[in-house]
Amino acid sequence: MNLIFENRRQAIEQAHQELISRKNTPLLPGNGIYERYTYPVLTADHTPLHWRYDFDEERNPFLMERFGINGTFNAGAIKWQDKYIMVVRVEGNDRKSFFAIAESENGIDGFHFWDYPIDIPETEIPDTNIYDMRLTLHADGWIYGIFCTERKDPAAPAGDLSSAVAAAGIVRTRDLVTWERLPDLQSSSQQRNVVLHPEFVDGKYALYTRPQDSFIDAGKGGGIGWGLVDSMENAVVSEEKIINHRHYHTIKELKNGQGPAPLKTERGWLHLAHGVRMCAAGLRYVLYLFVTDLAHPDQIIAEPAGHFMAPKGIERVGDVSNVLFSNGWIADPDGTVYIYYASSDTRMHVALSSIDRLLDYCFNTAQDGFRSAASVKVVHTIASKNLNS
Ligand code: M1P
Repeated sequence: MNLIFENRRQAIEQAHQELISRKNTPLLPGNGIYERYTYPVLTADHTPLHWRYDFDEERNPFLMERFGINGTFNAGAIKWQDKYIMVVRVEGNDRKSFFAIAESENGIDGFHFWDYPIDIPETEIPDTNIYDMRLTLHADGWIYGIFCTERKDPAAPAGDLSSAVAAAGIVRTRDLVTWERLPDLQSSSQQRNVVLHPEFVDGKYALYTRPQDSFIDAGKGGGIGWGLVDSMENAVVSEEKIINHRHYHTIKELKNGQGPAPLKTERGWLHLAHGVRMCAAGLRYVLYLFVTDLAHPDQIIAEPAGHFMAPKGIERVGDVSNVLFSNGWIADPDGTVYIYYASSDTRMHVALSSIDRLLDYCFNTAQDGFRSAASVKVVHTIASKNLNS
C-alpha cells in the first residue's frame, strides 16, 4: 500500500468535510442595516475534491492536485426548489473562469457544489473567458443567465496580448441543468454587468447595461444604462440611456454597474450595484443601493449617499484586493434578504438583511450632497435631534 497516497487522502478528505460542514454565525451587533457572517460561504477549498484530484493510486501516486482552483467569487443567486442556489464564478489556476452551481439548505452555511461544472454552449465565436452571471427568473417562465464573455480584441496590434473585448453572453434554462445559449447581446459598445429586469416593460424585455469605451475603462460611456429589446433570442439594444450616472468625488466616480436583478417591493424596485473609484492603492470597489419607480423601473426615486458595504478586514485582501462585488441576492417570502457578495475576486460571503430594513436605509439615509459642508449638515441634523431631545 502507498502510505503517502493513503495518508494524504484521509487528510484532505477530513479537511474538506470539516470546511463544508462548518457552521456560520452572524457578526453582531453590526450596523443595523445588515449582518455580516463570520466565515466566507465559499472558497476555492470548497470545490469538490473530485474536480481537483485524480484518486487513482496508480495514476497519481503522490495524490497531487491535477487541476488547481484559484477562486470562487461573483456568484449569481436564485431560490430554487427550496434551496439557496449560487451560480458561482470558479476560476482555475489557468486564469479561466467557468460556472458551477453550489446549494445550501439555509443560505448561510453548508454550501456544496454539484458534481460537475455547468457546460455553457459556445457561439460560433468561442469565448475565451466567461464570468459574473446574473440570474433572472423572468415573467416569460425562463430563468435567464447573462454573463460577460471576453475574447481577444481582433483589432489589437501584433504583440498586444492584453486587449480584449467584453460582451454580454446569454443563456436560459428551466431546470438549472440544461442551458441553452442564445446569441450575444448586440449594442453599439462593449458591455459588462448586463442584467435582465424580471418583468416586461411596454411589452418588451428590459435590460440594465453598462456601456464601456474599452475593456477596462467605462470612458465617456459608463453609468448604468437601460435598453428595451423585442426578443431575447436575438437581443439588440438600439436605444440605450444612462439611468444611474457616475459623479465626481463619489464612490462611483470611475465606474459603476448593476449587481443582481432588482427586487420588487411595495415602494419600488430595490437595486444593488457596485461603484468604483481610483486611489493610490488602485481601484476600490464598493456596493451601493438605490430604488426605482415600480411603474417606471428606469426612474430613480431614492439613492443614499456613499457605500452600503465596503471591504472590511480579510475581505480587503485577495487576488484583486480592495474589491466587493455582488451579482446575486435572494429575497425570501418572509422578507429576509440574503446578499451574496464576493471579496477581492477571491471568495463568497453572505450578509443578511430584510426588505423593510433595506428600504428604510434607502429612503431615510441622506443622498449625496457632493460637498463636505453638506455632509456636516447631515451630521448636525442627526446630532442636534439627539442632543435636544
Ligand atoms: O476586479 C474587480 C471586478 O472588475 C470588473 O468589474 P467591472 O465590470 O465593473 O469593471 C469585472 O471583471 C469583475 O468580474 C471583477 O470582480
